[in-house]
Amino acid sequence: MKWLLFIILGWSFAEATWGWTYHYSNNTMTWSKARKWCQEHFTDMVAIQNQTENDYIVSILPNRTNSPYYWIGLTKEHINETWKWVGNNSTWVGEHSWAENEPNNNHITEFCVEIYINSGQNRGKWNDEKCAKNKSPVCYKAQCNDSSCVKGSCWETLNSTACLCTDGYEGDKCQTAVQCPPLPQPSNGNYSCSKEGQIFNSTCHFKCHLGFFMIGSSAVTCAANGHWTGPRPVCTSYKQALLAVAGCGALCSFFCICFCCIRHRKKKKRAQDRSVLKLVLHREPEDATSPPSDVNGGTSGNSLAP
Ligand SMILES: [Ca+2]
Repeated sequence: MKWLLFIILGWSFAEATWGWTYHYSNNTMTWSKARKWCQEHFTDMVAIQNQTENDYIVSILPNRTNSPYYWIGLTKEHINETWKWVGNNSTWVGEHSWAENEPNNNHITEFCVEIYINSGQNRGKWNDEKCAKNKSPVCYKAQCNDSSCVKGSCWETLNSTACLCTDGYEGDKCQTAVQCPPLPQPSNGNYSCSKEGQIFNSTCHFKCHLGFFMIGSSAVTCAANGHWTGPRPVCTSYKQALLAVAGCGALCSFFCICFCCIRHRKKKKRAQDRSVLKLVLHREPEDATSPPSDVNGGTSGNSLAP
């Protein structure tokens, strides 16, 4: 059946296996009717995302000497708005897309865009135009559908489709959840997980055996980056914990005694120093009222002077 379709449809079937296909009408119509025609027969009016796509569209559209103008899906509703593609809400316009001196909004309300398919220098260039004018529509048909990407959005361009995966998923169709490293069983305990395979969003709950208690969080979850949200908890026996507490208590007591002894010695030394200082201060005034013995001796020496 597939090969029969291939023979009947020829190159268009082969092209459909890659990405967007492009279509047009030889009839002319207003921009609104052109878009409606595209939506009825294909996906929407053509959205151009880069210069390569623009060049390709120019290459497949007939060069009609009497009417070389085609509506494309670029529009806006107000003069101050940004140009936007109706097919995918993109705002790409490129650096050399517009024809010379365009867009000029010549008729004040030129809010729709046409592409020139002629043989002059403006071939493939764009012009803003009144939406009520009659031109031929250019449409695209998307290959992406709801089942193209399991956990992501389908991105499509000329000859290419790709799935942009949401966080936590990978694969060409975003069909595989990110896997976290396997969790080893904890000593003296066990765990169970909410999903098989320890994958993204899987939560594992830990339990300790009888006589043991848990240190750490009792549950960890596989995050979108492929890492667990926390370390694995540890199961410790009550006996070990009591010994640890007792050991810690003894150690604390030892340090406390040492600290008290040092403090007591320092306090005692400070008290001794204060006593010595007081003694010195009390003795100094008494000594000042009594002349030293060698001064008296000096007075007696004066009698020897002539
Ligand atoms: Ca114009």
